[in-house]
Amino acid sequence: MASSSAFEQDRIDRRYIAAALRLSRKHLGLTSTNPAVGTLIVRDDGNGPVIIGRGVTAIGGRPHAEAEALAEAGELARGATAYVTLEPCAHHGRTPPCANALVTAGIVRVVGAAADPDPRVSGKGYAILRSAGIEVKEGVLAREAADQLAGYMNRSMRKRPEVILKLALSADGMIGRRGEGQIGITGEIARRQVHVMRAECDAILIGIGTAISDDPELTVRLPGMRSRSPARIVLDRLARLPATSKLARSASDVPVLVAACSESPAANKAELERAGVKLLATETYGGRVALPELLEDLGNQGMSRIIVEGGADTARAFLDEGMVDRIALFYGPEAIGSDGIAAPIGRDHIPAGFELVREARYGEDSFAEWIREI
Ligand code: AOF
Ligand code: ZN
Repeated sequence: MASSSAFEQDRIDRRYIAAALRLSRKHLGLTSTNPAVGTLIVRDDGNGPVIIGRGVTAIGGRPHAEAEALAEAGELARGATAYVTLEPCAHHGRTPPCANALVTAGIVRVVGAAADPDPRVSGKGYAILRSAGIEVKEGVLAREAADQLAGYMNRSMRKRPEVILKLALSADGMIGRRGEGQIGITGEIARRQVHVMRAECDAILIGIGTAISDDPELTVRLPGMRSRSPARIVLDRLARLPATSKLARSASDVPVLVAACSESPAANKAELERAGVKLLATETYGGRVALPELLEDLGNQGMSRIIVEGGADTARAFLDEGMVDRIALFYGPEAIGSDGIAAPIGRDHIPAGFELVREARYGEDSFAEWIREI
């Protein structure tokens, strides 16, 4: 029956787009300024679909995913279907257009997830395919693709990186205990998950208060992923970050950027620069680093995804400015009580416009994530 086979085809299409999204995730955080795209070339010779080519946008952004997948498929691509998580490009950039490569390779059907907002590509990639007689189905798992490509979408449409606010909360919604530095709220499995999240970002950002009180390293310390530590950014209007801090001392291994204003003491700045810290000259208002301007600057530097890891004042500043695009909350099992520092946000008061996209458990801890529609 036509309708049941159309239903079956939809199911297969969603399955392969989901697989292409999972595949592309392995390069999330490694392809800026390009998005991490996934492509699968799938062929069905009557015995069911078989994957004959896989591609992910290469580290650094090129070659594009389609080129890699077509190279693996070779001549078998003739007559096959391509599953792409983003509309194939239509422009002659540093690589030839992927839409043309799909046509030349003899692909007969393309299933796409997200549309590309890049004006050089938007609508044009799909149009090239259609005018060559290729059957095109757009928008399969579009929401899942928009979630994963949110960094790229933010840079394209808001001209700044996606800001991910991550907090670890106690069962009663506290993020620490007054007068104490870093305290254990979540367990080891959740902490490892945070390291995966860091690896998928271009930078980790904290406020100077947290930098001084916790002296964190902010690196990815998972086996096999140590080389994936992103840049570390400190909001530090007066350039107070000690040159003896773990951050400053490791600046030659993993970049450290300090957002300081022009009035900050020259001696502090000089000392940080000697340690290899990069200073970002930032505007301030109301005694705070101007976040929209800073984010625009970071976007111009090619950053697509930034994870904000504390403390409470920094989190509140991003929330107050409407500069948070994703909220990721880890909840530990224990309460802290009356000497706790209340989190600026909690699962029961997520701002309007955010949608729950993920819930999970990591050992004894629970996790939930919300994103804001672009
Ligand atoms: C694709 N497949 O894997 C990716 C695409 O600077 P260029 O020439 O590499 O082009 C960058 C643009 O290519 C980028 O803005 C986005 O539109 C697209 N990214 N396209 O067909 C891919 N990463
Ligand atoms: Zn391309």
